[in-house]
Amino acid sequence: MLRKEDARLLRGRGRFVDDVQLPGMLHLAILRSPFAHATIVSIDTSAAEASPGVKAVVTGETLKGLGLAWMPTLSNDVQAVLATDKVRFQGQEVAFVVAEDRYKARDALELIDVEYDVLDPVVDVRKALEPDAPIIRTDLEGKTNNHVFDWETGDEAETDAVFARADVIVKEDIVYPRVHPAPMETCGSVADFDPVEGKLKLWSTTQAPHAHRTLYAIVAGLPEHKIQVIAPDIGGGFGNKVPIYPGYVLSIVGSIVTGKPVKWMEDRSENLISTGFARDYIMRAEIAATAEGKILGIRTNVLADHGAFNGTAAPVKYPAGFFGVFTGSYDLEAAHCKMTAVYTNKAPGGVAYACSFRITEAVYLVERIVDALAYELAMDPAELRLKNFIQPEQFPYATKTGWVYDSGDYEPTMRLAMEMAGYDELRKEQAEKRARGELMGIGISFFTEAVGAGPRKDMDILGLGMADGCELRIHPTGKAVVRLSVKTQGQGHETTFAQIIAEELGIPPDDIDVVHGDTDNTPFGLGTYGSRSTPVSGAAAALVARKVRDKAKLIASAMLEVSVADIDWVKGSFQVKGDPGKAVTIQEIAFKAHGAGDLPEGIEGGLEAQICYNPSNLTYPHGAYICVVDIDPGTAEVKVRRFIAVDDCGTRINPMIIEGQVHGGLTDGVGMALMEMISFDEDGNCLGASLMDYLIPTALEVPDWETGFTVTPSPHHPIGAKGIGESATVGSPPAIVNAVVDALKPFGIRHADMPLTPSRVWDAMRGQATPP
Ligand code: MCN
Ligand code: CUN
Repeated sequence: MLRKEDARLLRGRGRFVDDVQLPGMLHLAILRSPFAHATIVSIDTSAAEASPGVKAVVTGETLKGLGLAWMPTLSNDVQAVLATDKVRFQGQEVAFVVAEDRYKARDALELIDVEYDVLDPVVDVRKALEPDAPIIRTDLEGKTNNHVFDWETGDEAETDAVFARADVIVKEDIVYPRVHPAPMETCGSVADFDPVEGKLKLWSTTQAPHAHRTLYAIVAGLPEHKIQVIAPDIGGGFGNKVPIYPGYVLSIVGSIVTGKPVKWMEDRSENLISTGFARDYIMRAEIAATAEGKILGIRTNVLADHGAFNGTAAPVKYPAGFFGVFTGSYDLEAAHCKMTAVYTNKAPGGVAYACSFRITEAVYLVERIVDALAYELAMDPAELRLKNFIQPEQFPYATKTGWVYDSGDYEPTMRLAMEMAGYDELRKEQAEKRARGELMGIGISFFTEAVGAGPRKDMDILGLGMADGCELRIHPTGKAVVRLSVKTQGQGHETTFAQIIAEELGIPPDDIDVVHGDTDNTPFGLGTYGSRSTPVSGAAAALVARKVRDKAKLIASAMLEVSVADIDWVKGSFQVKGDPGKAVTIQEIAFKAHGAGDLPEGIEGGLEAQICYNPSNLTYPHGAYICVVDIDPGTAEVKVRRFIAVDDCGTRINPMIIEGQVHGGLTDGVGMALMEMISFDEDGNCLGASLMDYLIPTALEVPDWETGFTVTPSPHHPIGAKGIGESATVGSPPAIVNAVVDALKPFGIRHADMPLTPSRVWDAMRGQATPP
């Protein structure tokens, strides 16, 4: 089925936050810190206030008076809405101007005079905990270092024991650099506070409208029923639109102060330097195996750069997200991880860019170290993986770090990818080319993801349980409206959720309207991230449709004048058993439910239902990726020649949309593996503040993707579906890096860090790998 939303999006009729125009609307611009670390000595706003068209200039001091200078982050830290004491990263919010238009607001920013006293910044994460490191979070009482948290998973003693009896141990330092999701649409909001009704309407770029509304209520002390959060069309989220940014709060303040609607829309540089980054994990990985290549255990030590505020958006009990699945798709005897997270003078964030809550980092770690092991054992990396896979009869499989994989059948997925690639032929071709001095590499990655957070007993964000509501109403003529708590940012929910309902009720998908992204008109739920929409809300949609069907059955039995036990559900209608000619369609039942005459005793009129679905477990999609690269020995430029991706997301709802999700994620992978990285100079200046410096892939850098699939349904999901939205972003970077490292094998190279730009590959070829 083609995407329903494309009728409007392809004609330029989408309605994004920046399309919202309200009568009398004013525009907000933010003054940001030019320094990574500096004390604010004074701020003079008088010239800005006198600038033409300016309606308000607000600093942190003003917010302090209102008790709004600080706000909670999604990770139990606090973040400055506007800096009061000092600035902690370049690009941090210092003051804002509200003016008649965007230009006047921006011009006035230049007139704000801030005197800073520059402090030494903490830029190198490895030095953040040194005793003489400057302390960033002086706002936190008694804080005497830059430590955020320590976290540990698995069993250290058991792991040490398997390492002690291993024949081979391979150790590698692996860096997953700081990257940025860079959605096409940047973040923004329009706030409209009506002082008479006491009601706030906020259009904003949010992936989680309900969670945001509850937090605004708690932070600003506004009554929750007087806040309406609307996420209209979103031009890509990729996790960038999960956190609450100071800009959203400032537009609310701006509207309250001026009594007018206020729009804030950040530009590309603001987005790149100040909003939620991704990754930034420095990982020491060790793998232990027998001489025959049976993997015994993995251990890792991670140093996590969280920036100036811990603004990660992970379930409360999971400060490192779902990094705990770093044991991957392999049946190990023991595993252990120790992590330390630190503050640095950089923008906050951490969970973004299709990471499945940090499974990107976990999969990169395990797939890279398994390849390093193959190198040491002189074993084929495909063979090594096949030898260590968790076997189908072991599911549900409990990992050594406490996760229960719901289902999986890895070998057929791997074999299909190898067959599509022509793996043996490729190896032959590679051997011939190597003999001629040509650099060709073949890289494999095999991943298992954990997506679909909750269940609520284990998972919550700031105390809000991770479950999702869904409401379904069938109109008298048999058309329907379904209301979701999740929010699409391009994934095609308006199509796929209609398909789920259609499949359950036999109503054509075009007759089903999907409503989402408006807290006044949808049931409560935690929103879209971690590919949780299909696993959680998709389940809710199937179950709410079944609830409606159960009621329809009672009405059908009365209409057909037979007992409930004597009717069958067959594609959109209830039929009398053994007499298919006697039947009523769901549309006829819907009319009867609203129509003249009596309904059976105890049955209320109408045909609708509502549900709140609390998943019993996550879903665990998997996939096998094979990448073929050629490296130009003269320029060290890497060309991805082929990429084979076989994904297993259980039951597939819309194959075309899945294909699109995979293509997008694979393109992300090429970006991260070969060109993307946010870097800083020693003063903490962000060097990737525009798309001229922060490179993202285009059609020129990607091959024609070759995709395939296997289907291993989730046993606990009502339709057996698992998530797919982040799989390819998670799974592709290691395949590409493994391919590049494989191509460089003649140079004796076992590891090289992303992004594998020509200069890094060049240095690696010359045995002088640059420190990351
Ligand atoms: N789908 C399907 N069959 C399945 C699983 C999924 O047809 N078995 C369909 C779904 O119905 C949905 C799409 O594939 O239309 C993605 O579903 P799912 O895996 O449930 O992921 P979400 O809808 O929760 O999307 C979130 C995920 C995340 S977390 C990021 S980050 C990301 C991604 O989706 N951001 C995206 N893909 C994106 N795609 C676009 N275009 N824009 C983004 O911002
Ligand atoms: Cu980690 S990015 Mo998506 O979960 O919104």
